[in-house]
Amino acid sequence: MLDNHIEAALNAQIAMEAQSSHFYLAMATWADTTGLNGTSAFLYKHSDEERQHMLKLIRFVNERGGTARIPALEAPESTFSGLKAIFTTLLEHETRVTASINEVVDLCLSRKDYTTQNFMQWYVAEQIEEEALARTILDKLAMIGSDSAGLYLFDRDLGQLETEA
Ligand code: OFO
Repeated sequence: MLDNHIEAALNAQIAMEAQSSHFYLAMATWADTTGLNGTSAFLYKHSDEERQHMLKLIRFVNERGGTARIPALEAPESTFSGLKAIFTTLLEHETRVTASINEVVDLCLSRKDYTTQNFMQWYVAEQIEEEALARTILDKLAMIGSDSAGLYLFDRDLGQLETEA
């Protein structure tokens, strides 16, 4: 049985994962209407993955005797100045998600809920990958600068990353 504090923290994390999915959906649709088909494919998939992260938490809360709350979502920003802005925003957001996950883990340890702490380790590992990927993408964009042939290839490669995954 989940204690109330842990249940509230997991419900806050459910809201954060839902909001992440919504953010990336807005980014994907911007890329889709800007001719960046590879980037949009990558971001649509990323949005779907965030929804899976949310669902995994919902099921866990309900299985452990708590009640998962389905949150209202903020309308995300829908226009971006370019790829660098998108991936900078994405990395900043993921850094906040990581901090939030770490707080849940801290709370689990302080309340001796080792089952939830163990469950949350999947999210800890996932955040390492997500932040690393965002940093790699930003490094590539910095190398490319405003070279349009480079940006064309970047977009194509990001789309291929989506289809290979
Ligand atoms: Fe759910 O990993 Fe990103 O936010």
